[in-house]
Amino acid sequence: MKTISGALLLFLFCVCEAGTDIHFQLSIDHHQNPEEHENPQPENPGPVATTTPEPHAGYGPYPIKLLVMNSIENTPNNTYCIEVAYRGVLIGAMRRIEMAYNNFTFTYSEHLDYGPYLENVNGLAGNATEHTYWQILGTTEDGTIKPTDVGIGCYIPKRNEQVYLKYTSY
Ligand code: B12
Repeated sequence: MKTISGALLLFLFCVCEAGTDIHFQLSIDHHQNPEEHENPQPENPGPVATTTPEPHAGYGPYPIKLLVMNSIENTPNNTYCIEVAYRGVLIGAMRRIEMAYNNFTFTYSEHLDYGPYLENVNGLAGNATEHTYWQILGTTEDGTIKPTDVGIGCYIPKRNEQVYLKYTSY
């Protein structure tokens, strides 16, 4: 019995020791070679990993178009092209257009629940008594043009999408 428990103790001791060794070895590997992690010659950085920007992939900016039209008066349409941040909201694209073009302006009011309400585009304002407003339309993947179900503060134009601001009546 004594021999068996002695052998068992010896076995357990070896297992624990082996375990300790393995752990120690791992921690030595992790810390003992700082050269692997730090550049020993900062003046000679060696090959630097570069990333090639891919225009049709990833999270980079993309172009959209904004077409301003008037369905009540016969005035010419205006189209504006702009690069927007990846999944940026329409109001951001409109601000960028305002900065890039000298013939685009807009104003909005803040609704408590729905955020920015587009009031005026290029000096022309919607009017509740005349039942006019600026309608926002987007283009779906299959090319259908339809009113967005959210306002300029929430709508996210897709890559290359044509968005419409249409002065109309209700
Ligand atoms: C009537 C109505 C309109 C009328 C409002 C004019 C009027 N004097 O009645 C008109 C036709 C102008 C309109 C326009 C739009 N609307 Co609307 N509208 C409604 C509707 C059916 C009722 C609102 C209402 O009378 N509430 C009762 C009153 C007492 O409350 P109120 O807070 O004072 O109401 C005001 C606001 O709702 C505001 N309003 C109306 N629509 C929108 C949209 C946005 C984005 C904002 C900020 C404010 C706003 O106008 C109301 C009158 O002043 C609601 C749906 C609903 N059942 O609530 C959708 C609703 C509010 N509209 C909506 C949308 C998306 C729009 C448009 C963006 C549609 C488009 N693609 O063009 C445009 C706004 C464009 C812009 N210029 O910014 C969404 C808003 C969702 C969201 N999270 O953004 C709703 C909830 C309908 C939906 N899709 O589910 N709308």
